[in-house]
Amino acid sequence: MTDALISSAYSQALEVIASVEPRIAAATRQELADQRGSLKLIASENYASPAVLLTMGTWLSDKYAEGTVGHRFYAGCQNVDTVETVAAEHARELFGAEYAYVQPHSGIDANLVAFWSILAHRVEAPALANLGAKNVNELTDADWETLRHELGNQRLLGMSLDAGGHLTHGFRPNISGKMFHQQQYGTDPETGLLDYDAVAAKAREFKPLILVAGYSAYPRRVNFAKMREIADEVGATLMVDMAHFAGLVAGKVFTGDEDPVPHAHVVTTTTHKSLRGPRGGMVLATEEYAPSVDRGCPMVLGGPLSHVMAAKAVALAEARQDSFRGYAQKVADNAQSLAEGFTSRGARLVTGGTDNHLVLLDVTSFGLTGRQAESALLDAGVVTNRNSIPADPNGAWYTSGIRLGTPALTTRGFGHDEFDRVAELIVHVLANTQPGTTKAGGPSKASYALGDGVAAKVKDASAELLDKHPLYPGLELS
Ligand code: DSN
Repeated sequence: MTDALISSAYSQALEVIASVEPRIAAATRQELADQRGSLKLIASENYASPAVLLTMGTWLSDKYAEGTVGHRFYAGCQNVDTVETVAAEHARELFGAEYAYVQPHSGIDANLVAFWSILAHRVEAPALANLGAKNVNELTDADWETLRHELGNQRLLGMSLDAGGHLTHGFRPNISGKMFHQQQYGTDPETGLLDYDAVAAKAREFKPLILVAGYSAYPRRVNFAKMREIADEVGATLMVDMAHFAGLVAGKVFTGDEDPVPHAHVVTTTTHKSLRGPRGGMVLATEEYAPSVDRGCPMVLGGPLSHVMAAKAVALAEARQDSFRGYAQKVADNAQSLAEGFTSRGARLVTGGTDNHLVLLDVTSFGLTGRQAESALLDAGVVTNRNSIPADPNGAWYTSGIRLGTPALTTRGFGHDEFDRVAELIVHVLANTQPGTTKAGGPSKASYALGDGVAAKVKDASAELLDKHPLYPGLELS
């Protein structure tokens, strides 16, 4: 697509939107300006291509298609069948998966589909077979009650939130913590690294039905072959949530033991993080789990978003191009540059560094909470998110860390020098931020004071970097 075509497509679309609700057109325009003008370091965000974005804005959105390809609860799904088939084919071939389910609307949805498919396969199916029933509707009320009790009392072992796991990996406030009898594994208190012997010991003692691996804020690679050995030893299903690092798997930066697909029974992901697709989720599975994963909609999910499945197909086609491997490698290389930029300036990183796409900066060394650091950085045009660190003294709301990722700015073309400069600017902001006090005069975990002129100076320096690497170059809105 040429720049002129893309510019014209968006300009005209915004005109159509403005004719109905100008505030939405204005907010959409402003979002582009804001994203263009800030350093986006949120590890879970990226910039999808115009082709991916344009694919989402069509009448495919108007179609209901509950069910699976060729087996829908609605008539007239032939084009949605094509869309879903193409997206699943790209996903299978890109990741070398036996089966791909592209309907989940988000990462949480993908994990819910995975949980319920594992429960269906491991708990419901054997119970039905024992009772000689084809499906749950054939059960007596008493047998159904027994089965419901069994489904609701299974064990899940996942990585704790403060060690870098995700809230859907058994965190009590999340539905995963309520659905399962859950326990969590952490990281080594000295090194911050995963201790596979400790995970194995916990698994042997707890005997989970599901062992969850994967993370949202752990700055290191995981050995999924070892996780599978642990799962096999205790009879658990290994589920890997690769939402954060799917792009590094797709781009063959994570291979062998670090590629979850050959080792896990079920792999879940989002499509909009390092994979650089539309907002959405996906489940990959072995043939064994495929029939139960296919029941995701309508068991757990509402009707599939056909326009988003179409955009997933486009993004997955992009990720199969050779250039995506170069991108993925740069994401990892840039994370190294960012980490070195911090450590060389005396900042403390959880685990001392990174070997994936993110770094976790411990801001207590600046005398700040994560919340104070996040707010001060935002004032200076640096968009990050606060994050717990292991054994966080400030809890999950204020936190003691800042999580920073390289996927988005790598898409803009940032390299080693730019990420080193980004680290310098961040250290400058944090070193010039003072924690505030509460109304009663005590130390505040939220208020802060940023030194005079710091925000303006950092914004000017960021603008220099951003101007050299424009977002959606050639896209001009009329
Ligand atoms: N919100 C995503 C993240 O930031 O990691 C995961 O839910």
